[in-house]
Amino acid sequence: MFKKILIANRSEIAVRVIRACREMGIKSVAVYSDADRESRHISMADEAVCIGPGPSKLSYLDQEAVLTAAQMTGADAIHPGYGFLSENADFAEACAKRGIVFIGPPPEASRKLGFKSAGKAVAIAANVPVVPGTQGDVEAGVDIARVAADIGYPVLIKASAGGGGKGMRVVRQASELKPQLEAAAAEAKAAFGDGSVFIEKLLERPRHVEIQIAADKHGEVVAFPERDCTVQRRHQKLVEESPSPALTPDIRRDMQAAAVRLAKSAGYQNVGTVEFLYQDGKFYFIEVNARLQVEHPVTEAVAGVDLMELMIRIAAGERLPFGQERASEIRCHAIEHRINAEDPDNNFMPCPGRIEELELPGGAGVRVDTHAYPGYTIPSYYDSMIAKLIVSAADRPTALRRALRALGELKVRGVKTTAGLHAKIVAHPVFMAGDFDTHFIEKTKLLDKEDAHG
Ligand code: MV4
Repeated sequence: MFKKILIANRSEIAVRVIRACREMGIKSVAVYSDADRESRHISMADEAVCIGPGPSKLSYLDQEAVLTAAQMTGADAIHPGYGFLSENADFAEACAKRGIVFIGPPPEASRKLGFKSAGKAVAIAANVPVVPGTQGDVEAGVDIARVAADIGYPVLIKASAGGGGKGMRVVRQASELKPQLEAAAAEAKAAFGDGSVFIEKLLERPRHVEIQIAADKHGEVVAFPERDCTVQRRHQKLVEESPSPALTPDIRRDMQAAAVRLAKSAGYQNVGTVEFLYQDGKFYFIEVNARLQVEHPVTEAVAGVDLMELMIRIAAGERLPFGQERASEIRCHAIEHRINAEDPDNNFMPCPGRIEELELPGGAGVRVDTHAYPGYTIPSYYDSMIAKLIVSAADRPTALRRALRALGELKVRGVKTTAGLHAKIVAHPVFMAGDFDTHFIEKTKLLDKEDAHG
């Protein structure tokens, strides 16, 4: 097992890694930017190294600075968390070159799956259902009008590189196809340095359902119960829950089997997530997230596993400690709320600044993952998530009541947060009924200063 892990990240996920290290008897090294001198991951780690100024490009994304810190402190592995360098295959390779273990998938696997059209090709080869559309990227010189007509309108143009909905365009009629294709390609080129796009049939009312997998270095792969991340705003997830209120045991089993086939076919190792869209009883692969995600605690609660410990053990070469039957067990219902320092009544404007007072919820079935504390100043350089509230209970109605209770206990003074919005979501009849799609937030009047239009 590793003796010392450097955490190439900040915020609640750095705290999460440090806690796992301590429980496993592994020393931890925090890295931090000048803007994060007061952050909790620094005081919690065994050692801390400043790696640069506030802007991420000059610190958390500076591969040389991170690798030098690891060598200076004698760390034998690097945990990348999520975001930053977590899905950077070049960084994983650079770690290996210096004899440091990258705690994540091998670079070849993330390269194969990082490009969405390539990931889709892997899925097709593994007999995993995908949304009907072009086989690979739209090539110069093809008759796109014919291609789109064959798929059938409405269609969706997607960028092959990157994510977050950038370069995505809905096209409902042939006359819009060419200009939208050009706009999508230009947007993708500007955002990701790559203008490749592909075309799919548009699903009008999908849910976002994803399968957590774990794959050891000995060829074993297991799939856990799904997470439903349908409640999003502008491609930012707000609420994640497990199990999905929409899935049947048969669909769940098929989705898990599909995720395992895909992981095996790609030679995937370590933990990861296979994302699907789900509509009208059918699921379609969309992409793989080659990292441990923000919403992993939902699965930790439902499956009764420590995914952070598991990923460290897998990286150290250990075998999966259980098989598919154990991984499939559903022990409770869990819901996560992402609490952001943002003003929902002002277009979700980020609210950096000093947290004057902070009271965190607790009690049975309540977990809070945060780096915040009373007096902590949220820097303006990074994302605005300040805490994750995860509740678990025997069934969904009980979990919803517990979520409302816990959200009520949360008190943040000094900055605006999304906590009140979460209470409105949980109490909304459509959310309570579990019958919603990806348009729920935009179609539902939850905010004070907006008109419902659905
Ligand atoms: C789609 C779709 C409808 N049809 N693909 C959004 C981000 C990317 N990960 C996939 N996305 C979508 N792909 C087809 N063929 C609708 C979305 C989508 C969406 C998906 C999941 C959660 C929220 C969403 C919000 C808008 C659009």
